[in-house]
Amino acid sequence: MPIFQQEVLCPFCFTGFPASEVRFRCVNPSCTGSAPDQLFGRLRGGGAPVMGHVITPPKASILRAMRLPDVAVCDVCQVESHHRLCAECHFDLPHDVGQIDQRIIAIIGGRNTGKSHYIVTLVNRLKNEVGANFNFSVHMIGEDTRHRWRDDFYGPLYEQHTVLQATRPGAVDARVKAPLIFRLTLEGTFGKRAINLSFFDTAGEDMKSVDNLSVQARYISRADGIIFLLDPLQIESVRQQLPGANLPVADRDSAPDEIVERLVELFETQLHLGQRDHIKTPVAFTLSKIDALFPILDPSSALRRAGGGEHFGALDLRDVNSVSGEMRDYLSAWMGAGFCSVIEKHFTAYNYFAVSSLGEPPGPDQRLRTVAPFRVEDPFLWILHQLNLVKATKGR
Ligand SMILES: Nc1nc2c(ncn2[C@@H]2O[C@H](COP(=O)(O)OP(=O)(O)OP(=O)(O)O)[C@@H](O)[C@H]2O)c(=O)[nH]1
Ligand SMILES: [Mg+2]
Ligand SMILES: [Zn+2]
Ligand SMILES: [Zn+2]
Repeated sequence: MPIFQQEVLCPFCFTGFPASEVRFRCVNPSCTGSAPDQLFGRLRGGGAPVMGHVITPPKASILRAMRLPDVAVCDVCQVESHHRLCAECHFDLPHDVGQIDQRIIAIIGGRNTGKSHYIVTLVNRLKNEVGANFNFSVHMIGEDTRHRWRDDFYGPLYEQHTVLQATRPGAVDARVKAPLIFRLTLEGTFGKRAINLSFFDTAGEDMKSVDNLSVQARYISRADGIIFLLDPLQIESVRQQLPGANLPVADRDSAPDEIVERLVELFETQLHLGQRDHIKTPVAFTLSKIDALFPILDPSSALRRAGGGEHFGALDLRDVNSVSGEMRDYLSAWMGAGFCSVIEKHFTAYNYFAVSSLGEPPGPDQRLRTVAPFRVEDPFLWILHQLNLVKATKGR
């Protein structure tokens, strides 16, 4: 192998492999080489689907092999293909893999905490208002992402004005194991910079046990940043203060304290952390559905500040810190100091946030009058700041 051969990191199975090992998929509809693809089926579960022929490019000259090849000729039908695949799992690689920085962001939390609604409103804010404030542009990479975005996220919420369906567990719907990939272009002091963001929308169902997490959500311990949604409507003392009619059914498996413990255990087993080791991945512990809590929040709450959560080209750290301190106090009051101590003991880079994706609870027929997200970008911008991708200011 040449000394400086480029490495490729698969955004699906996270295997790193040398550029010369990349495979291609023949997409010529009249090619006769289609066959069951064992490797493709293995990580997704559900057998070996019949797929286009997998082309193994001939070993190129040493010089050429240092770069990622961008085309290969099918050895069955002799037609060229540009569809690169991961050598290990045959995932269709983003067309610019290896040329662009890649960051993995996992959105996790128990069943019904609001993860899917969060992803769609966050991405929509990034494409519009936040994008304008930060000189970002966001676009989707690959047909998979485009289809899922339209069919499962944007279409139902913004076009049909209905709430989204529960995300199906990875074992039932293999698509949820694959990320939604977005290209974020940032216009910084030093010119343009692009990164690919892989968003994983975990099914809350998969968060019910550590074993399940390790199989269905392996990406969590590989993520560069985690947005951990906590459902305040599953905290017993909050439930007692709110009118029962608007509350979802109590679900012990989604209780924030249990899920945080499972997350710690997952990191400890997957990264082989010892008792004293800390988890260094930035984690934004984020209360969702904050609109439902307005009746019980203090009148002086930072969350009531007009224009709060608006960041103009830099993360407003004073605002972020005051929300974090306040949420920490609320969480301790609602669940006991033990909850935050577990977090403080195990994580080195964390902050508390509060967001509302919808701005108000959905109507009884599951329809939405408006979609008015509130502070959804705060945790995301904070993670980008932790990754040195956006600046912060000490406040206005
Ligand atoms: N009040 C309020 N309710 C919300 C908000 N976001 C989501 N919800 C409610 O929470 C329910 C679950 O939201 P989802 O985004 O589907 O939750 P999820 O975490 O993706 O759930 P799973 O896919 O089952 O893991 C929705 O059907 C809404 O009723 C919000 O911002 N405010
Ligand atoms: Mg979901
Ligand atoms: Zn792979
Ligand atoms: Zn072919």
